[in-house]
Parts: sequence; C-alpha cells; structure tokens
Amino acid sequence: MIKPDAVENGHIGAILDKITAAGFKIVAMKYTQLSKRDAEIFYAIHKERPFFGELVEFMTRGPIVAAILEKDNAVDDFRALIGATNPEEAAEGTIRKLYAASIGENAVHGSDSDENAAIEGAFHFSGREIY
Ligand code: FUP
Repeated sequence: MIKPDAVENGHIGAILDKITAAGFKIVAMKYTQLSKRDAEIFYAIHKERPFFGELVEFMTRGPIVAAILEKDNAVDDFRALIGATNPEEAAEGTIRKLYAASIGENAVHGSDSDENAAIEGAFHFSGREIY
C-alpha cells in the first residue's frame, strides 16, 4: 500500500516509478480508502499495541493505493526498497527515507512473508482484479 501520507503529499507517481524501476510487476492496483473496520482487520496483529488507535486513525484518514506486486524474492526485495519501518533508520535512497516523516506515518506498507502477501492481496482484491 501507498499510505495516506504519501498520497496527500503527491508521491504516488514517484513511488510507483521506483517500484517498477526495481523490477516489480504490478498485477493488481486500486485507489481506495480504508474504513475503520478495514484498517482494524488489516492490522489486527497489532491490536494490543499502544499505537493501534493512531495507526487505524492514520490509515483511514484519506485514500491509499493498494497493489499486488510480483518479482522473484519479492518480499525481501520490496522491504529493501522501502527501508526500515522507522524512516530515521531507513537506508539512503529507500522509499521511506525519501518520502516518510515518522514511524507512524511511513509512506508505504509491504508484506512481511509470502503467506501474509497472499492474505493481504485477498483482502484488497478479488480474483478477477488480479492480472
Ligand atoms: P512494517 O512491517 O515495516 O510495516 O512494520 P510493522 O508491521 O512493525 O508496523 C506496521 C505499522 O505500525 C507501521 F507501518 C506503523 C505502525 N507502527 C507504529 O506506529 N509504531 C511502532 O512503534 C511500530 C509500528
């Protein structure tokens, strides 16, 4: 996902350009806004964490871009492209270093395993929206 902060700041095009330049194929994509319930389900793993309320508030405050990306070694390569969760710790040239302001508003989300990528892809897209 390209998160609400990056959308608000006009970075959709630059972020998609970095993603495709890095060799990812976009097999599904949509511009949408998460409801409170959507965000609570998507981030259910974090529901006991102190930042959960802020995370849900942030992720629902404006539109996002959801996408499914394909590449060999996609999970690890995408996490390398986006950089550390906290942009202050993200490597130079990574998407979060370039476009994120804080750990809470960090521009992009990437799945952390192939298994979660399948779950998260199915959360956003039906089979006929995947090419
Ligand atoms: P990531 O896999 O890099 O997206 O990071 P996590 O799954 O650990 O965290 C998911 C989201 O929770 C982050 F993108 C932002 C939020 N978060 C905070 O706001 N504070 C934290 O200390 C950790 C995560």
